[in-house]
Amino acid sequence: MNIGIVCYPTFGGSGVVATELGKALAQKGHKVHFITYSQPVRLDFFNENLFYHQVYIPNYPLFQYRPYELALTSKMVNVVKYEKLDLLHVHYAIPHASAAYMAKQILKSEGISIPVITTLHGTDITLVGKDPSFAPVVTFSINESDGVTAVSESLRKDTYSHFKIRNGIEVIPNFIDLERFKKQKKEHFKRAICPHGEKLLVHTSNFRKVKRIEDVLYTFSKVVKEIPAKLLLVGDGPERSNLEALCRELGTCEDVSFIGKIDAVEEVLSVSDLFLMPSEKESFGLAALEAMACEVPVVSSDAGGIPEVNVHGKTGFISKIGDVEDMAKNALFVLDDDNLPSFKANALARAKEFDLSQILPLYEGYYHKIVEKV
Ligand code: GMT
Repeated sequence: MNIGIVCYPTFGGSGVVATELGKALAQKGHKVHFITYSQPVRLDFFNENLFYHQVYIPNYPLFQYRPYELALTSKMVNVVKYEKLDLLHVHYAIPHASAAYMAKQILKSEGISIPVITTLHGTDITLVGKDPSFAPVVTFSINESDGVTAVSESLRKDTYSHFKIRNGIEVIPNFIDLERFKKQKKEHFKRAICPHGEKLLVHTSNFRKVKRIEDVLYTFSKVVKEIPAKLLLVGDGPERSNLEALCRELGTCEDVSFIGKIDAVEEVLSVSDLFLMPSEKESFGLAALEAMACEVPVVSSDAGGIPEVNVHGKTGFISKIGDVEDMAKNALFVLDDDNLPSFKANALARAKEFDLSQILPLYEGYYHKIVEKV
């Protein structure tokens, strides 16, 4: 097939999923055209089936806000027409689904039909999307999409409860590339961070409020009172300075390292003993799945789709959002030397259920179904 993928090109989960999906489709022989405002971060190599079309937004003194959605729409029209696309697959509803709707109408007026599939990722529904500033457009563009997928059952339910949706929504869970995300031998790295054999806890995110990273720190401060441990915080974002201040308040600075954004997160995960994900909202929790693929158990909240990934009592534990007492108790249980090996093995076994090779055919099957329908 000749497929157009529209996504955010940055480090966020939805952009990563869209880029990895496009790469995998290209490897299977499909032609994939990415349409974004900058080169997707994980698309930095040559493949004869991968193409990139940059959206330029001309500036004009009148524009206080540059009309990205219109430039994106025009680019979609252009790429569909001249690259003869069979399908447009847009990731994250805002503003990609409504831009795709407009592109479809323009193309229709020229006698060209293009099926549009929208994949919902999380905050486009549970946070930003349901804000009254966007809700009518999100509702309309989901209803007007030829196909809609959600990355978890929980997100599917949330979509039906937040908006008046007439369309069916197919759940196609996120996936993991087990070739990349696997435990690597990095003992020297572990010895440098944990010189006295401390247990290593880790959290990775975009440091937004919705991730409740303060709960990572509260949980860790309880754990470190009981056993020697260190905490690595990977990523960066708006909450960083508040978290640094909280670390000082809790007196845990010595044992906590903020290591910033890093590309090779699998190297950090390879030496970690436990992943903490106390999020307020999380449609899926791709970061937890990445940890599990590297044999790292997960102690998490019960937000959104996390329980569809992290199996309570097997791959880690699930607590009510904000219950740091329970998270610390669970962390100590998992980190116990008698328990850790089985949690690690279960985490890997569970991650294998989300292997790219299992999920890719679900997308291909769905593409064919929608193309035949339109
Ligand atoms: O919250 C993030 O980490 C970024 C956000 C995004 O849209 O890029 O992630 C969402 O999509 C990911 C990929 O489908 C999911 O794994 C995350 O759970 C989801 N985040 C939220 O729902 C808060």
